[in-house]
Amino acid sequence: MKDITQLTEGWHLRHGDALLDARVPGCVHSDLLAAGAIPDPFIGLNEKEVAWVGRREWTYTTHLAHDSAHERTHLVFDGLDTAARVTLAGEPVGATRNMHRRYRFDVTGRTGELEVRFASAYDEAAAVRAVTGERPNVYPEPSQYVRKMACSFGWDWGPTVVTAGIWRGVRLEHWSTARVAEVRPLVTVEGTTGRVEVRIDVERTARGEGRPLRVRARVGGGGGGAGVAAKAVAAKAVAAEAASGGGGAFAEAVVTGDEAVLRLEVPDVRLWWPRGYGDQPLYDLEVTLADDDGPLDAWHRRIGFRTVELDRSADAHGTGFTLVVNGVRVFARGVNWIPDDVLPSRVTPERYRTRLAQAADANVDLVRVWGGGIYEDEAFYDACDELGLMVWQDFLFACSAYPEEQPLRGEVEAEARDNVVRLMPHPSLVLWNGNNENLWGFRDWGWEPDLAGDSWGEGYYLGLLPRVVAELDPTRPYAAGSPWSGSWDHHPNDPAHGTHHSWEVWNRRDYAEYRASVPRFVAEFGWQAPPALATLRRALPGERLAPDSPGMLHHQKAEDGNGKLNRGVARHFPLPDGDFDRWHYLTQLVQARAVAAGIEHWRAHWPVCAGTVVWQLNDCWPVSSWSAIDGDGRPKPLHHELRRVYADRLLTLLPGGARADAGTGTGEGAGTGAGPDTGAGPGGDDTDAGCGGEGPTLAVINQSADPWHAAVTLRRLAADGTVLHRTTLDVAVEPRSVVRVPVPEAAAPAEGTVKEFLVADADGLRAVHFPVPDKDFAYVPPRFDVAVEPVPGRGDRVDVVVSAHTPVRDLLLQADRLGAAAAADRGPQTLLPGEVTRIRLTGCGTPDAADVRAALFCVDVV
Ligand code: BMA
Repeated sequence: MKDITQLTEGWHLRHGDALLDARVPGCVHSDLLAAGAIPDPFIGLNEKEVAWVGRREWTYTTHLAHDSAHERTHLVFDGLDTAARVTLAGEPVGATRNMHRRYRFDVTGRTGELEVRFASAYDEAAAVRAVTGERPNVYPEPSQYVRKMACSFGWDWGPTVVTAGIWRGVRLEHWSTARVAEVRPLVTVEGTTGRVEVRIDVERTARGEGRPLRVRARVGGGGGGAGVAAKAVAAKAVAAEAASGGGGAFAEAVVTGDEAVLRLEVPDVRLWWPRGYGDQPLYDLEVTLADDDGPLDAWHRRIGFRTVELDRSADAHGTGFTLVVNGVRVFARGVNWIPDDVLPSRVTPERYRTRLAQAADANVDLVRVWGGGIYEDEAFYDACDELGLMVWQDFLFACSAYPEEQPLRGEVEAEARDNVVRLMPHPSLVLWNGNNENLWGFRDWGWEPDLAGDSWGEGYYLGLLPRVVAELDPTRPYAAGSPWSGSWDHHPNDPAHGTHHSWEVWNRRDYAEYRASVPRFVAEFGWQAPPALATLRRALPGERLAPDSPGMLHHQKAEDGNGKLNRGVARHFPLPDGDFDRWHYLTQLVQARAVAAGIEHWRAHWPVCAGTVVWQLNDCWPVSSWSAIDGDGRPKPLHHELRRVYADRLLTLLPGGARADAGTGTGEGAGTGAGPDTGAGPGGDDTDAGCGGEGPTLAVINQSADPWHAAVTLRRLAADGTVLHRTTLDVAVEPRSVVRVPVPEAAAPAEGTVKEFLVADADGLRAVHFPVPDKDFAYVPPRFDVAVEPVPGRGDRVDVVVSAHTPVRDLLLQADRLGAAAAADRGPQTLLPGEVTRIRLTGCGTPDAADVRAALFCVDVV
C-alpha cells in the first residue's frame, strides 16, 4: 500500500547568516514575523517597512532522510509560491513557476538536504516580460507575467505583500506497482437516479506494467440507506462486476492499461440543494486499487448529486443568465470572495468555516471566488458543500492583459487541468468562469489600441479554458468572463446581456441610481465603508482617528476612496465635521443602505434579473473597503442588512419615478478610474411594467417554495410618527416569485414632501420610504430609552432593550465599542413611537446602560 510521509517538520528559512525556524505550510512573511525580523504589515504604516521582503530570493531547507522499501518515491508539493528551484543533496529535482499548481517530482532513492530556493516574484515577472513583451494592467504591478495570486501585488482593497514560500502541504509518497494518479467523478441525475461516472487514471512502475489490477469505485453514505445499486462498465478491462449492499455499492474492473471508467447508479437518490432549497446530502466516493498481493492505493471524496445548467437564452429583454439547479431556476444571492488573508497560507479550515458560516448567516447562497485570488483550499469547498453555498469559481485572471505565449501558456493549461480535476468532485461548484473584467478591459480601458495585435488572454477565455472544462468536467457550465455579454456582438458589460458589473454608481453617483436599470445578472457592485472601530484601534494603535489621519489613509487603497465615501454620505446627510464616530456610523450606514437599495430593486425584478453578487464579502487585512465583514472578521452593518435583503421573504418600497430599463449604459472602469465611461449601452425593453406611475411601488418578494399571503399594512406618517393614513393590502405571492403593486395614492407621501414618510409591515418584516434625502427631511429629535436585561441562565448574553418615543431611524448598536469580542444580532432598524426592540448582545458580560447608550447610533439630523 502507498505510504505517505508528511514533510511539514524540520524546515528552516535562510535569513542572512541565520537559519530561522520555518513553518510549512507557510510563507516567508510569517516566518520573519515569528522570528521578530519584521513588523506586522497589517499594523499602521508597516506595509512599507516590509516591501523589501518581496524583492529578494529566499531559501527553505530541510533534511530528507526517509528510506523506503517501495519502488518509487515522489516528492509532492501542493503549492509553491512561486518561482522555485528544488534541489536534493545539491542535485536538481525540478523547477516551478506557478503558485496555483501541484508539483510531483520523482526522488526515488535520494536523500540529503532538500532545498527550495524561491526567486523574487518581481524578478520572475521581469524575466517573463522580457520574453513576451509588455501588456496593460489596471495596476502598476507585474501580476500578469507570473502565475501567482494577483492581489499579492496590492489591490484597491489590499496591501502589496509579495509572498514566497511553501504555502501548501508537502509530502513524500512511496509506492510500488501502481498508484491512483487522477480520479474524475462525473455526476449526473436522471429522473430519480443519480449516476456517477468515475474516470480513473493509473500510473505504473516498470514492474507494474501490464499487470492486471483491480480498480474499484464504491459509493455510500448520503443518508440513502442500503438502497444503492451499482453497475460497472470498464474500459480496457479484462473483467467487470458490480454489487450492492451494506449501505453502499461498488463497481470493479480489472485493468491492464492505465485507465478505467466505472459507472455507479444510485436509485432514489437524495439531491444536493443550495441552502434554502433543500438539504445537502453528501455521499462518499471511494476508489481503491489493488493487485493479487493486496491494496496499492486509495482515494476518497464526498460528492453530491444535483444538476446545474446556466440558461443563457435570448428573450424579450436581451440575453439571460440564470442558474438552474435540479431544474429550479434560482435568483442567486451572492457575494464575491477574495483571499481571506493576504498571507493565504494562514487561513485554516476553521477560519474558512467561520467566514463561510457568516456568509450563510447573511442568507447568502452563492460565493464567487474572484479571479485575482487563488483556487482555494479543499476546506473552503468542503464547507460550501456542507453549508449549501453554490460556488462560482473564476479562473485566475483579473484586471490585466495576459500574454498567451510560452512559458505562460503551458502554465495556464497545466494549472487549469490541475484545478478542474481537484475541485470537480464538489457539488457546491456550479460554474467555471474565465476571468475578471479582462474582456471589458480590452474593449474599454484602452488596451485594444495599446496591444496593437499582441495576445492578451482572449485565447484562454474563449479557447483554451472552455476546451479544458468541456474535456475534463463536461457536466458544468462555463462562462468566458465576468462581465461578459456572451459574444462580441454586444458590449462586454451590456446590462441587457449576460453578466454585468455595476461600478458607475459607487464611483460617481448616488446609490438611488442602482434603480435606473435591470441588468440580467449583477456579478459585481458594492459600496465602501471603514471597518469596525475595534478593528481600526487594533490596526492603528495610538492614532487619533480621523477620516484622513495617516493610518486611515494608508488603510484605504481605492482611488479617491475617501472622496467617494464622503460624497456618498453628503448626498444624504450633512457631512460630520471633526466627529469621527458619526462619520464612521454614517459611512457604514450608507454602505448598508446602498447595497440594500441595489439588491431590493434587482430582486424585485426577478426573473429578468437573476442574481446579485455583492462586492465583497471579506477582507484580507484591516482596511476601508467594500466588504461586509472586515479584516478582523467583524461584521459591518452591511452584513446584517444582507441577512434582511437576502432572506426568502422581502418587503420593499421602491421609490416612484425610477424607470427600470435593461441596458442603460455599460458602467466604467475597475473602480480604479482605469477606463472612460462608454455609456454605450444599447437600451432595452421596459422591464418595470408593474410601476409605471410616479408614486412608490410595493414589491413583495417570495423566494421560498411556499406561497406567501402577505397582509401588508401601509402607514403614511408625519415626521413625529403620527399616523396620517393606514391601509392594508392583501398580496398573494406564488413560490419563487415577486408581486409589485403601486402604493395607493392616499397612502403615499406627496412627492418631495419633507414632512411625511411611508412604512410597510407584514409578518415581522418592514420597509420604509422617505421621499427626500435625510438632510432635507424634517426629522424630530430622536428620543428613546435604553435598558440592559440579562438573559436568564446565560451570563454571556444580555438584551439591549430600546423603547422609542419618536421615530428612530436606522438605530444601530456598534457592539465592538463594548468589547473587542462583543457582537449584536441585528443591524440598522427603524422604530416608530411606542415600539420596543430587543438587541441580543454577546461577548461583553453585562455592560452599563450608559456605555450601551454611547454605542448606539441613529439618524440624528435636526
Ligand atoms: C472590480 C473587482 C476588483 C475591485 C473592485 C472594486 O473591478 O473585480 O478588481 O477590487 O471592482 O474596485
